Amino acid sequence: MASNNYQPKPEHKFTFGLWTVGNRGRDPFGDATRASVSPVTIVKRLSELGAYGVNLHDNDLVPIEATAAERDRIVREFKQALDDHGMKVPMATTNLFYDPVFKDGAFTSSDPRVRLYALQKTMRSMDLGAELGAHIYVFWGGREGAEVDAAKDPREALKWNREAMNFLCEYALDQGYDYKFALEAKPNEPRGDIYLPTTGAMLAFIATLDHPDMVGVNPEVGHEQMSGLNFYHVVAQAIEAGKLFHIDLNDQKGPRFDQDLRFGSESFKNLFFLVRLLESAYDGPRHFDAHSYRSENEEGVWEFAAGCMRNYLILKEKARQFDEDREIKALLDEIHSTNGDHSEPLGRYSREKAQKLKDLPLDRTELARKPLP
Ligand SMILES: [Mn+2]
Repeated sequence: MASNNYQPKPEHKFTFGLWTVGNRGRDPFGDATRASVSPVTIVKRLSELGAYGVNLHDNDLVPIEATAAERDRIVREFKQALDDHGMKVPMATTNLFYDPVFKDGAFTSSDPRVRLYALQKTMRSMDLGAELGAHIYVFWGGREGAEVDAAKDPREALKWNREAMNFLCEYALDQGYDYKFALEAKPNEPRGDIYLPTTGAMLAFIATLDHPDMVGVNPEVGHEQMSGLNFYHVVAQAIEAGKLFHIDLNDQKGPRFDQDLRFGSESFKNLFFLVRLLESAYDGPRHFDAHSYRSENEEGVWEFAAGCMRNYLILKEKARQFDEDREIKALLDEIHSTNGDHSEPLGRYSREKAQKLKDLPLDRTELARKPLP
């Protein structure tokens, strides 16, 4: 029965950030509306819901002021919880945005000492991620931007950012960590403008790095929609470039502040095509960076998490129905058909082929007449 298909299982590779279900409902105008939930409880509750794993920033697990002994105890207890519940940590990342030290950026801070601190913090966080078994390392540079363009040359900022990424790729290789880096774009918030604001900009940046093969993207539904972009197209380009290393699933009501709404609560059609694409061409974790509404209590948080996974599975089922529908198949065949024998792929250039193409009798009036069904 279709309804059984909506039960999440570890094989679906659903993951949540500790910061998502652990979100206490704070926003720029209001304080927390819920108590904090411990990482150990999050692991237990998500495993009961059928999730595959959890992802984390360094400070989601280990407070920034923790001593070495405290860190080791926290990590030990967390690893025990992962083992007890069969949960994985596929992705780790660094919090380079919360502490006041990052007020003018991390890798792109105007202060060289802050840039060094950001590298130091990231290397330690990469050590933590590797210890927890993560193979994907995400970079979201929330503070890498500006409100005041007079203060910083964006070309300099790009160079500092590139230098940092090159250094960290070498660090991963030197340590023997099996990391793929995934860069996450966002156009603004918390900065007035964030550098490298879209996944397309990230793809161009990656091509300029020393180890472009190690680096891909982590597109987020809401972040691209904040720029008014078609998320399905964004992800399709990343997949076609072999660069979809991770994905952040949530939802958003168009270009405005970052809402991190429940996956599939708004953009049904766009996310239908997204899920259909992911199911055919992506086998990594389906990570939800969605934050339950601040009106929810703790029980509501788990219902929200279950709802994200259920919505994904409903869209997956719809995609299967779409692909198996005979009427849709017939329409697609009609759209892609030609009357003549000119449907062979163009292939590589040759002088002979160019001449043949120039001589081909293509009647534009007749071509324009063919309707789409
Ligand atoms: Mn977001």
